[in-house]
Formats: sequence, C-alpha cells, structure tokens
Amino acid sequence: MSIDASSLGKLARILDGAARKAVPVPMISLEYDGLTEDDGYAIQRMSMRRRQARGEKVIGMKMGLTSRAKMVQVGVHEPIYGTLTDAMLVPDGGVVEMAAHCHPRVEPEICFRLSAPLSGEVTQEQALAACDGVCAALEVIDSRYENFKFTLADVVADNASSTKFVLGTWHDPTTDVSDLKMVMRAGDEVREGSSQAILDHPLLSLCALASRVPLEAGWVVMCGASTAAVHLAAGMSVELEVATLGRVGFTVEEGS
Ligand code: OOG
Ligand code: MG
Repeated sequence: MSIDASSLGKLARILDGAARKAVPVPMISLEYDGLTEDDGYAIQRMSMRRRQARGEKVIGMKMGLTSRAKMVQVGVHEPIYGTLTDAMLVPDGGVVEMAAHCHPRVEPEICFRLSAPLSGEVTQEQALAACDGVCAALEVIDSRYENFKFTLADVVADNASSTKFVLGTWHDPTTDVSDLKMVMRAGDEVREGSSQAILDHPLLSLCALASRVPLEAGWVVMCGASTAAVHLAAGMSVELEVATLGRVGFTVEEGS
C-alpha cells in the first residue's frame, strides 16, 4: 500500500536533513512497512526539489546496483537510479571530506556524457549516437541510513546513496568499453574488475536508464560500479585506472 503525500514530503525532509547534517537515520521502511519502490522515487524527487530550491542544478543521473558484486554487497538485487547535481561533482584530484558524510564508500565506474536527449526503448547504437564522451569515474556513496542498511524502497528514497562523483578525462564515446580492466586503489585496498560486470556492457546501463527516465542533452550518466565499494577514511588517496580511459582520483581529508 502506498503512503500519503504529506508523509512522502516528511520523509524527503528527513533524508535531506540527514544528508546535510551527515547524521544517519533509521530506515524509513521500519516505520512505513508498506513503502513501495514508487514511493521511494516520489520521495527522491521531493528531496531533489529541496536541493534545487537551495540552488543546486541537476547535471545528470546515476544507475546503481548494475553489477552482481554491488547487489551482493548491499543485499538489494535490482538496478536503481538516482539524480546527480552540480554540488556533488568533485574535480579530478580534488578532496572529499569525511566530516560532510555519514559513512562514505567509493566505487569504480564508467560515465557517459549526452549531447542529445535520450528516452524510451533505445538500442545501444541509438544510445551511443546521443553521447559525446565517455570517461573513467569514481562515485562516493553515503547511505543516510544507520549501518548502511536498507531495502530497495529505502535506498531509492535516499537518492540511491549518491553523494559525490569524480570524472576523468573525456574520450571519444565510440571507444570500446565493453570489457575494460578497472583497477581501483583506495588506501591499502585494491579492487579489480571489468566494465563488463556493469549489466554486461556499460552502454546497456545507459539504455536501461533511458527506458525509465527521459535524459537531457548535456547530462552525465554514471553506469554503476563494477566491484564492491570500499570504506573511505581520512588520509586515503583513491585512484581508479581504467584501460584505454586512463586515471581519475581524489584524496580524503577529515574536514570540519
Ligand atoms: C546503492 C547505490 C549503488 C552502484 O554503483 O551500484 C551504486 C548503495 O550501494 O548504497 O551506486
Ligand atoms: Mg555507484
């Protein structure tokens, strides 16, 4: 059973507040056990409107849970999407502050940039024709729920755990990204994977997203992580190297 509009608005406020204060909250499905995936997306849209009211601009979307490793790590087995704003973009080589987050983790991704709108059921060729770039990318995720634990509806409401993302150098979108080696070093941890782990081909992640939400020219689309995520800690350097696409990285500071 779906929940009423005023409760959806209240939950959007709670999750937005948790992100701003960097203090995790209990899973909202504990109180609203009939919470559906659609409720989750309604809450996500409302919390994004709160960010936009503060001046943040939507600059893209992200897919999540598009690889087996990620599904297993968080125990949710369906691809989801979230919204990316300009305030989430960290420059390559930039800094991510622990104090601004609840319990951040980092994961290796591939990102496309659109030069034309894309929506509905599209082929890989049509999706590619709408792109003008592809790059190696890192996503920092930060569930606003205690212990990084959630159901499908919870994580959707929480904007698919998105908090920051870092983009490498743009390459020709026709670069073959079907099976690229991806090596992420985060402090002492090394995660190795292939871009093929992302729905069998990162472009299929873009197609899947276009079939669910209309995408705008100029937006970037993160395709989802190829390996499980790694916990961040102050003092860490994080670097991802993707065959052909090159490197992207950031450092982690305590912050205030
Ligand atoms: C959900 C977001 C997953 C990805 O790339 O798979 C995601 C989470 O793990 O908290 O962004
Ligand atoms: Mg991700």
